Amino acid sequence: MSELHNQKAAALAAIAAASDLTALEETRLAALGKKGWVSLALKTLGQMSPEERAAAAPAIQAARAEIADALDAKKAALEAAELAARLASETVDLTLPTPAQPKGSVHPVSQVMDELAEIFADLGFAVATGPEIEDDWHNFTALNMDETHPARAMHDTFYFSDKTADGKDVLLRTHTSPVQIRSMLDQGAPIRIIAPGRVYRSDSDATHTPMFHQVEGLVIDRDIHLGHLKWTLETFFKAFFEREDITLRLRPSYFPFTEPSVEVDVGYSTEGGRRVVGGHGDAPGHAWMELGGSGMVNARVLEFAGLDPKEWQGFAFGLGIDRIAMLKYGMNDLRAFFDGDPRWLAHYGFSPFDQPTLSAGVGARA
Ligand code: 2U9
Repeated sequence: MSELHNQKAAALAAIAAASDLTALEETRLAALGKKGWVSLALKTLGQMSPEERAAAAPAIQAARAEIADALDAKKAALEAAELAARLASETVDLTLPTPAQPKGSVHPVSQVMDELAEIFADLGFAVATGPEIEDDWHNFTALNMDETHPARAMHDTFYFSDKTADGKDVLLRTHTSPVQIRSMLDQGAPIRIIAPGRVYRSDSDATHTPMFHQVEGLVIDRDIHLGHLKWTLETFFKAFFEREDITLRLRPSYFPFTEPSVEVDVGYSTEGGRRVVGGHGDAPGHAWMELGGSGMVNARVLEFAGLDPKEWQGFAFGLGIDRIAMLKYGMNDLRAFFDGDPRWLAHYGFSPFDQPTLSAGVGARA
């Protein structure tokens, strides 16, 4: 009996002294575990006579209950202390000041792409995208530039050393035109899409970077003519530059994928001292700026894209996004677009909360 009393006293002392949950578990195992002394003492009851058992059992059971209660109480106390310590160490100081300037901004190219999507969505155009790694059929052949076409050499193409499974050359697309080929093959006609995105040409100087951004547009329907093209581009430029004094001049040109082809000049008033970067005056108070190319889609291109040119006609156009972004937002060095300099982005970037909408005027406020 006195041995049981001593063991119980030692166990209660160990429980009281346990400094954490691991130490407490050790004391539980030593007493109440399968091989703990309480469990062994309970086992001895089986070998006793009924009288001996009746005399010994209550003390062992009482010791077991007392130790179990002490373990529960100590466990609750240790858990409460642990929670209090965590709450103290993880305190958030809500009085800290906010950062002087919120970090991150929308790049002018992304901003202009959002503006393009908004303006052309209002005219019924969907945004189409496609792969930047292309094969030479989608990038050249389907656009009426066969293997021997001189325009292929003029595109300064980046080629991969691999070929496609069916033996086509693999390249970085030199324009977004293969997107429209893929869209026509997938969806057929009628179609009204813009294809904005990155394009690549092995060319680098103050006004050319090896990667730049283009937007091309394509409309295919019945009875489409150059008048539709002129109205669409004029309406676009008025919305984009947010001025009504814009006129369009189409000058004859040549592209393999359009016939007839035209260069697109944007005319604007220089009266009232409005600041415009670039442009050449032809009369006092008026100037022209070349901004892109366009034309009626070449009948051969329609055939490559699976359409019957007797039934379907269309127009296509192409614009440099970086260039129209520079004109609208007043940058003078193209290369800064791709430097990733945080100071440039802080100056020219846009707030992600300032989404372009036609109702508010697509242009972001400075
Ligand atoms: C299809 C058929 C025709 C897209 C066109 C141009 C004229 C053009 C340049 C403008 C500035 C490229 O970024 S830039 O250097 N683009 O002059 N692009 S017509 O014609 C197409 C496209 C797809 C199926």
